[in-house]
Amino acid sequence: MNTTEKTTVNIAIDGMSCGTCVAGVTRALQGVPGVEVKQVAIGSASVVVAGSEGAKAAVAAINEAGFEARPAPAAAPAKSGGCCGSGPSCCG
Ligand SMILES: [Cu+2]
Repeated sequence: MNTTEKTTVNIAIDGMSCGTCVAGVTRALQGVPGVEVKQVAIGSASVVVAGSEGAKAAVAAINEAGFEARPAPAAAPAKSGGCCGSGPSCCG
């Protein structure tokens, strides 16, 4: 296993609803060694981490900042298997 491999992880974040929250999450992630912030947008973040340990550290840092974070599945193509996870016919 190569634990230094860089992986992009999407993290779903509850409670991040404004620009101030985004800034707070960005700052929290920037303080984590081995984690490179790619994008933080309202509701989610994309970060480049070193292996699964990095993903755990990123989630922990966001939780410590007062949000609820969890690793989200890598961006699923919207056109296959339904667009919102509620079933194949939820939105056409
Ligand atoms: Cu906010």
